Amino acid sequence: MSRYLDMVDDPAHVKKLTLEQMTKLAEEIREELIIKLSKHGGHVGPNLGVVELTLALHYAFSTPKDKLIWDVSHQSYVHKLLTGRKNRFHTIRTTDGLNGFALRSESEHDCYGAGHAGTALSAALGMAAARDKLGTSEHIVCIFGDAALTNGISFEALNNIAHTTKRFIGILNDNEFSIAKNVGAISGYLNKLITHPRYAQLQKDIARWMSRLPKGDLALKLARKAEEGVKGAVAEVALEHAPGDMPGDGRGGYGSSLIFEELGIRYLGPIDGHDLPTLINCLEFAKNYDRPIVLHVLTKKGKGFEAALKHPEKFHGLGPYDAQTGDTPPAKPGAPPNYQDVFGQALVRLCQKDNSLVGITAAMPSGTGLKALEKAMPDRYFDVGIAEEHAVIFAAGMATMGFHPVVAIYSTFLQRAFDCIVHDVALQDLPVIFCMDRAGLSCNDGPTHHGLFDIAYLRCVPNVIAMAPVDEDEMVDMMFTATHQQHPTFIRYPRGAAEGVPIKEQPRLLEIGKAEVIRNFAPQGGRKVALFGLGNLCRLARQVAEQLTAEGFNCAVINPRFTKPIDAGTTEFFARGADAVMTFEDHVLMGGYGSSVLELLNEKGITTPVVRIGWPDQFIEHGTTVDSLRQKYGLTVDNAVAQVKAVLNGEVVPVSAPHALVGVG
Ligand SMILES: Cc1ncc(C[n+]2csc(CCOP(=O)(O)OP(=O)(O)O)c2C)c(N)n1
Repeated sequence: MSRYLDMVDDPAHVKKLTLEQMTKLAEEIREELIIKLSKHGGHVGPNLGVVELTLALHYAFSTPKDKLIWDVSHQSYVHKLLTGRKNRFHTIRTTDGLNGFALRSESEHDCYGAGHAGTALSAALGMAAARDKLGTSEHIVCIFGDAALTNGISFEALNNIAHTTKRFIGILNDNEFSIAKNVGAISGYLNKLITHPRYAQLQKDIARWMSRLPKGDLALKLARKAEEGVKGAVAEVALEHAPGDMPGDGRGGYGSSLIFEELGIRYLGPIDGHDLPTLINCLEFAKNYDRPIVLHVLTKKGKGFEAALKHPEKFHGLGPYDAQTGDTPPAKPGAPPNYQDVFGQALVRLCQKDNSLVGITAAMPSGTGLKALEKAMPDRYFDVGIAEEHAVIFAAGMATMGFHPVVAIYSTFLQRAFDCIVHDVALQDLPVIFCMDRAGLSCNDGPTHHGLFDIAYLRCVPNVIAMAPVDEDEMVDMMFTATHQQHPTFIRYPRGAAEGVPIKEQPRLLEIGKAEVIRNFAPQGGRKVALFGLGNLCRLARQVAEQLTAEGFNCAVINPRFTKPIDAGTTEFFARGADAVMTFEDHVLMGGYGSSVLELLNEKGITTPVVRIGWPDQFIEHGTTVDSLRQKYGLTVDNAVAQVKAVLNGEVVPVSAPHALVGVG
């Protein structure tokens, strides 16, 4: 039997469906998500939660004219299915396939790209302001999660909405989860709203009104009723405390006014986010409303898939799984651990010996590995919500009081806190330790998540010590070393599996700014190449050295360890002795480690040619594997060997040539 999903390939088709047909379509979409995503993984839970909401949005609004702006946009898969990308859906997050987030270049229905949290309200408000100026009539609809609402930018936008426009529709998609359970006062506040008996009544009232009112202008009448109902509820809520609620709980119990109403934004909800008719009617109301409005929609992360409902954190985003059971393949015996897990366990051991250490995460306890600390020493663990700027300044505050905070934030998300690093941590020279996971490629997530800029954005900041380990044992040495510093210290390490080396019982204190010479030049041999392999790319440097040696070159391999300060003495020594220098880094070439080597050689008047291997000056797309992207951009033994030979032959290789990752200084 053919499915409605097979017939729906455009939002216009959704509008032609009856409620029953849409309900059936919702089921088919869930099945499609569960089965298609099982092969490569993805954001399963968040998307299963927004099936009805997305259908209702496309029923009530007309993209691309109307604008749907998704916060983070990891929950836009259903939107992709309904906007002409159904036949390519199985390619999502794979090489040359659909991106896992909204992408302007992918579809005219994706009006705004994202991947980082908290941007949607500001972007949507900008669009609304532009629309008002242009005098056009499109609807601007912003869909943001309860955890995105804990982000500072979201509040900066909320503060600005009522002053900027009269027409703005926000959809607060509240599933009570961030990746892990949402934390903080905002989540407590939302919980108060959704559990209040008056709001439970509202849901029933809406259903009753819908069944009684005649067709035609049903939506409008319903909406008016709903608005009155909310007004009444708000007034009553404002006057009373719920039974058992503490008026003095710091938030005034239920006596507090609704945040949105206080900000000049009409609040409507909570609304059952799986009830299609209610959703559609509320959206129709919002559409015709002449003030900014937020609909508070309650959804269930993972709805329709037992395993995802049971394990919401795991199913927020995951790799391949069994579509029946939700089981994920067991780790291969003897497989190396992930960097994040080594980090988490090492931090627990360090915290056990050093009372000044605390761990801080911005809503990423599992992804960063800090969950181990939460479990072992909960009083030394802080989850501050999706609030990277706050996390960094919070750490700065603790550091002024004698603590040694360890801030674990992915390289890409730390970008947001750059000013806090400069103004709060580095300028005051505070001993905050930053552990940056996902430094390098986050391959299937793509450009929003690749951590390819941190060396560049940290190199220019005074007082900073920055390092990159070649393996997990050295990462623990670096963590240990960082705990002995009285300056801001940064450690970058890649996503996923480490090298599988044993970890020493007692970590080693490293000398700051000192590189490790892995292999010196042989006393005899051909032309000399000095290869500086930073972090995880040291392995590539070694492979290149092997290949060159086999071809008669005389190679030295150096593990730089530090990107700031770089080891000037060792770098100068090898550069003077070599016919060519090569640098390798999992980072953009522009301003990265290789650039720092070039600057040093220039200062010293050393003219040895430098071949830099790294990522070109362009945003790198997503891909199925790291290897596929390295292959495409030439981060390979063959390309590196060819480039250094060309340079030794006196050829000039263009810097940042498309799809080549070699620059010659
Ligand atoms: C700046 C930033 N920090 C962290 C993340 C990682 N992250 C992706 S989704 C997510 C949780 C989002 O929760 P919510 O907004 O409630 O949406 P839901 O997944 O529950 O639908 C987090 C923390 C991110 N994308 N951006």
